[in-house]
Amino acid sequence: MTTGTLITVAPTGAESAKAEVPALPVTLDELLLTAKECEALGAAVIHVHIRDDDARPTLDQGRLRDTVAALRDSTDLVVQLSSGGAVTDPEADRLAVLDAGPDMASCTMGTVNFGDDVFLNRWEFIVELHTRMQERGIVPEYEIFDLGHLTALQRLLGKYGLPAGGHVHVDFVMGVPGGMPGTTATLVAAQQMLRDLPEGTTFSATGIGRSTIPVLLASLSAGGHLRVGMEDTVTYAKGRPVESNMQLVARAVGFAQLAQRPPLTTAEARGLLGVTAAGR
Ligand code: KMH
Ligand code: ZN
Repeated sequence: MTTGTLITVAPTGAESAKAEVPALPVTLDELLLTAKECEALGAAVIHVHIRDDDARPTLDQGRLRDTVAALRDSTDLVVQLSSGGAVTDPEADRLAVLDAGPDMASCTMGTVNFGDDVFLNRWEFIVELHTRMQERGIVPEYEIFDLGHLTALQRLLGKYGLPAGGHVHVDFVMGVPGGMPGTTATLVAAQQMLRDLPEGTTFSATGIGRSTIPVLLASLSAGGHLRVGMEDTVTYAKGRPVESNMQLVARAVGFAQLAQRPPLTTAEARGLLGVTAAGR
């Protein structure tokens, strides 16, 4: 039985423009304030994309290192850097994200149509990410945008072994135009496929846009964990823009408590995910 709920906040992403979404945290100060407040509310992991001085997505190595260091100074959150970046980011830059020494990094398990774009994740690139993370003690979160990505993960683990920390954790990113839909039926189908992965594999789920709440409720009832944040949704309810990431985390915490699965502490999250100081 799953007891507590792991809550991940994904505060920024690479897709929304600051000009259109003024509440989006894009500077380091904005990110740190968001991180501290979300941690106080019950988030345990932060999934990080950063922006440049013009608020555009960047994988600048110096900024990534400064961000990791500042988050560690100001919070006890598990720091997960995005290796997905933006759809335009080259593979070399995405691999170099690991050089910033995060606790965790995302590892997307296949290519997916992404709105009008393509989010490219070649097999050889996935293998490179996975093995470099193994070598460096960085714990992956396998991002699953479509059901076939779980089959790719089974193949990856079968050929190259378990990730750093020995625990497998996946995140179902549902409702991307081009990926799996954000519905209860799809979440159940994805959960069923976890049977082919190592025993004890855990999952979080997030629904993009209007699938946010259905996916959140489905995940909680299925024993899954939650990812919320302005990377995934900028609308709180019909006609109501999200005011802050804290608003989304507070809502997730409320639902988790109602489900009698209160938020995991950061220490409990480290225990669950197999995060140690090895990646630092
Ligand atoms: N921004 C998307 C193209 C990840 O962070 O690993 C990819 C993404 C996944 O957000
Ligand atoms: Zn991301």
